[in-house]
Amino acid sequence: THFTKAIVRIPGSNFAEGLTTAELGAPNYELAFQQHARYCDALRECGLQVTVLPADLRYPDSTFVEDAAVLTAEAAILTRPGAASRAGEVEAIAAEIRGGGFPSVLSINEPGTLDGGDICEVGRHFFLGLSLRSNEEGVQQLGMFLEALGYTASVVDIREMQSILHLKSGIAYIGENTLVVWEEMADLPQFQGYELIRVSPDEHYGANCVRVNDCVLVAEGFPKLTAELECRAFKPLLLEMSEFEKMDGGLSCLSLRF
Ligand code: CIR
Repeated sequence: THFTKAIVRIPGSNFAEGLTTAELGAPNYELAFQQHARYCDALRECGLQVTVLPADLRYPDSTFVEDAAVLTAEAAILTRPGAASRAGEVEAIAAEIRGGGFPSVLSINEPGTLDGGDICEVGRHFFLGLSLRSNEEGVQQLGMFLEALGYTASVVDIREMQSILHLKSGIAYIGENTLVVWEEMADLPQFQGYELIRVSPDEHYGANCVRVNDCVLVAEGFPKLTAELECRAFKPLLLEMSEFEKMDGGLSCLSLRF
């Protein structure tokens, strides 16, 4: 897929009040702001026109815009985030998405819940993560939308897995039929038939990488993964993500790409 645009939201000064399970200490706001600015520049270097939304102090997690929508060429689907404190983020970004030129805009409805971080696009197929945030109704609604749009979808249940917030915390599709995936998940039947780059536990956070046109955005600090990507002729673009990691956020969550 060739992307031309991205939507991001600047982290708010109350970013540290967001949800987190990481025991890495409180994020430094100034540094988060700088890392975010560098992330936006990286998207521009990959050829994207970036819409930068202002910080929204009502929602400390709102810099993680990916969770509020699932975007395809045929439709945008507004989600219904599983965490109560994040529910209002969808309305806050809906106007931007409605103005994005999508042929249609659909919504996940009650009692469904769904976070965009659980949804992994793999060409004409989607992996739908069933997680503590995205429930069966939410995943089922999205699956029906996607099938009506001509995609196929399969569910990956991560509810019993330890220390994984969203499906895309543990897998990324980087094109060329290649999945980056946590070692512990690599043998799932859903992932057979793909080239797998297995990520060991000491590099788990790195698995949330993002293919953007010619480059793969990867968090700094995961030498085995980076070397493996280079070895397979991908072009890793390394980004400091320390302050977002403290809030359980990865590279993919910081933007909506389309
Ligand atoms: C949360 O717990 O919802 C945020 N602190 C982090 C969300 C990260 N989003 C993502 O992985 N897609």
